[in-house]
Amino acid sequence: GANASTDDGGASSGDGLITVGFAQTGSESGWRSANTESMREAFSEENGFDLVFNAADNDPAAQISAVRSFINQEVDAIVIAPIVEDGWDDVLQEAQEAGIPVVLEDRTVSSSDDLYEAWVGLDFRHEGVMAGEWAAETFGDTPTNMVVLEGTTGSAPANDRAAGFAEAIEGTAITVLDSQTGNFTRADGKTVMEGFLQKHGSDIDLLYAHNDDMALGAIDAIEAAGLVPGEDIQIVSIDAVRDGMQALVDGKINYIVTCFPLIGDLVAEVVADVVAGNPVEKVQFFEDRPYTQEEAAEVIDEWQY
Ligand code: GZL
Ligand code: ZN
Repeated sequence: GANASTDDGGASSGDGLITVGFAQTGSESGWRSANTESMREAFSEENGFDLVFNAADNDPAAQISAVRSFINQEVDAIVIAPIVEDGWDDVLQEAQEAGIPVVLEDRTVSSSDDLYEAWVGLDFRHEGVMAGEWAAETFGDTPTNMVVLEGTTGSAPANDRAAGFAEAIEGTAITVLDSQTGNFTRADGKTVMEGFLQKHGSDIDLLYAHNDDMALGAIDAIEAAGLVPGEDIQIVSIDAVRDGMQALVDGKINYIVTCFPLIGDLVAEVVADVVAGNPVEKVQFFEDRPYTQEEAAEVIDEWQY
């Protein structure tokens, strides 16, 4: 029944549940599917939530509209996995004026952190550094031609994975032949890699893919061109979704840095604390780590995502 203390002016479901509007990026990759599943499980009714879910199909304008609709529905809290870093000031200010707290999960925004309560995510820069450290150790001062499949243009992971990697390979003989976004999708990763191969062919020694889905698409293109992925063209990637880890075990990818997607429980805990008026940490990261082919073979059977 209705809880007398529940403010029935808003969309709060009136039976004590916390109504949460969740603006997800879309369904662009295996990582995203795992993240969405984790969030849906954490924000369940038995955990005390009424989840209003929106996936914005990787369209930043649609995602901002979804957040505006959550404000109009007067939800108790809003969670956002922001597709891109920029353009969030206005709608975050509107949420703040409406008294609706915002929590970021996964990616983050360039807006002032006064405009959101907390960011529960990953250290994308560190992921890029770990990937770049492997490339530097593997290729060192051997002249090496690299191509890059970048994540979604303007997204925090794309920006920071690029920056971290670049820092790690400073002073090496690795040069960037080409770099282009594959929008974190397998299909675009394949198409862009086909273009790289047409332009540079066997001059390419190394591929840095900002996520496994693009690396898997690139593997299709490399094999179609009669080259051997993991040998003719070495590949370093980030995410460590199951399909990526399998390619690592199969020797088609050489090194993968994890990006942990199963963060729903911590996000739900932060949202519950924020709604209860408890203090929360502004930023909480999950620790990531790299995997070699040998290490992946040891864990693939019980891999979580
Ligand atoms: C990173 C996440 C990225 C993944 C991609 O935390 O935002 O978006 O690396 C996903 O696979 O599409
Ligand atoms: Zn480190």
